[in-house]
Amino acid sequence: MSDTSSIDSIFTKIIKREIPGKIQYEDDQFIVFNDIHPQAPVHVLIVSKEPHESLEKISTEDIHFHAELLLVARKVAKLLGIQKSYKLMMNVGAPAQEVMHLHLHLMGGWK
Ligand code: DGP
Repeated sequence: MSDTSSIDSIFTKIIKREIPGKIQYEDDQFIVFNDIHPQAPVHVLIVSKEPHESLEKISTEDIHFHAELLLVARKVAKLLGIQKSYKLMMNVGAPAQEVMHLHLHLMGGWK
């Protein structure tokens, strides 16, 4: 089982529409919105709606989660028209990870 201990992050507030975010995609499991400090012409964050702190809190047996995260990344890359070339990046744990709410960076759109 994955650890779903409750966290209240800035991303939870975006999920609950308590603070604004430029939402690009949403389904039952993930929400995708623009990064506030973009490192690429297209830079979105694929955020788990379940408040997992980081990848290390997801059970290795939870194959569905790992697979669905990558499938959503592919889907959103296509949605944003960057499917030919993009970069996926994930910070795991402090100090690398700033926001302790599992998310995958999707970047692209370079000419
Ligand atoms: P990291 O946890 O280090 O993988 O990066 C967190 C990212 O989240 C960072 O690139 C900036 C972004 N970010 C932080 N606060 C907000 C926010 O309030 N809104 C949005 N859209 N992005 C945020």
